[in-house]
Amino acid sequence: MVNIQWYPGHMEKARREMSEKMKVVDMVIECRDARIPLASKNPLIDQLVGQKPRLILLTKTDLADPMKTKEWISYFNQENQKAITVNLKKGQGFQKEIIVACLELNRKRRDKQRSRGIEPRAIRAMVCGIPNVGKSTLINRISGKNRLEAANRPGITRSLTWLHADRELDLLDTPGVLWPKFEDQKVASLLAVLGSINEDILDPKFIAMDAIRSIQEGYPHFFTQAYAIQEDMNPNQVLKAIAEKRGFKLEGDVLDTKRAAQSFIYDLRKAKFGGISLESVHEGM
Ligand SMILES: Nc1nc2c(ncn2[C@@H]2O[C@H](COP(=O)(O)OP(=O)(O)OP(=O)(O)O)[C@@H](O)[C@H]2O)c(=O)[nH]1
Ligand SMILES: [Mg+2]
Repeated sequence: MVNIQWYPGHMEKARREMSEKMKVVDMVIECRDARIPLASKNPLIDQLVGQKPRLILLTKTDLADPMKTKEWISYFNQENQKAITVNLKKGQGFQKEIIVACLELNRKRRDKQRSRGIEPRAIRAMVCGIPNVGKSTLINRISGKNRLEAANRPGITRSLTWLHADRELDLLDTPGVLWPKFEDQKVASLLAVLGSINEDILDPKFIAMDAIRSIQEGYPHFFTQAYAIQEDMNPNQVLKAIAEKRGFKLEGDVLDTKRAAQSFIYDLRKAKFGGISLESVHEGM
């Protein structure tokens, strides 16, 4: 059993800076991965946000299961909180929806200002979320400029940066932040398998097996369809069967299950076998 923890110094520093900046922001845009909307919820963010309005963005919907994403959206849409899905790969079609949602969440406060004869300034929103969820990409897309560095690795953004994204909206990019201790290691391995934890500290077999278990719960026929392997195998047997199918062998004809795990994780992240979500709404009830 491997214990995954990843809370490097730069995250603690970012958390402190974000807490400081909360005083000057009007709202928070919390990015979560549509494939793991519960595991990608950072508990630190609740403390940080307090009573300020919050917009939840489910990112990477192009890689998720559309039916499950729909269920998650109605689950998250609550008073003083709104949820929207975005496919940032597509680049268009969501900017306006996000701006309108931000305006709506700040409407009462801004109307009050107007009634006192004050013209409200642009809304200041802090964009936060776990590493690699798409925060910088989102801000680049809304502002229409590629000013922020974004890449498919966790821990790219290291400082807080304001960008005037729209006439009505200023966005603050923040570094991806996790939390000091994963109480539930299943959460840690879901974050790991989708690329939000530093790869150097991970055992691919361990995280692949956890993901296989989650997929088997939500999609009983997945492995038969994707790899043409027998149903009702345990995760270790699934890895062996993938190694066998793919011809991944070590010296002496031993099956290379580590390579099978790496190949499975790679395909899963790219949604090679179609969009799938690793968590379902009933888990959040
Ligand atoms: N397929 C897909 N890829 C996305 C989407 N959003 C972001 N990405 C990709 O996810 C990777 C991470 O994006 P970033 O914008 O760097 O993520 P971040 O949250 O700023 O990451 P950190 O700065 O490390 O915390 C990039 O390769 C993006 O192209 C999406 O909606 N769909
Ligand atoms: Mg970033």
